Amino acid sequence: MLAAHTDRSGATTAARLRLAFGALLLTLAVSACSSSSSGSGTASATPSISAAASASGSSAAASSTSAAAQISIKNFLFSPVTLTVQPGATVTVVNNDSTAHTLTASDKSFDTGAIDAGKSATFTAPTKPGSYPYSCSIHPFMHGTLTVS
Ligand SMILES: [Cu+2]
Repeated sequence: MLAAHTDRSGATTAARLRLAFGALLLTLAVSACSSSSSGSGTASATPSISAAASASGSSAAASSTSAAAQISIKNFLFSPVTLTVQPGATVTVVNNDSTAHTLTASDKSFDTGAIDAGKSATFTAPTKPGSYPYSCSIHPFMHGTLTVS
């Protein structure tokens, strides 16, 4: 949309900018890689932001009652963060993360024990209806709630 007489120099400038931008992206990518390898603490800070977003944004959809109850773990998050199951249901927990997690009831009524990265485990839901908060015993900041009804 610039005047025709600036086309040639404009195109050259644009190409230079693109090169510079590409180099900047490359630098960012490299520094992102190096910083993530320096500690998982840094890596978990970002997901917890998206955690809050997805938890509040899709909490209605995330709550579900299903015969095949399943909770997955990824990026230090339980998904769905709230799950309703029938009394005594078998709940499968799939660890899609790169580190081991547990799913441990706050009142210890159920506990998967450590689930290695890429593995899964099952636990039996309580038979007494109620709301059962749980967390990961390795990462206590990871929380979820199992509802039995
Ligand atoms: Cu954990």
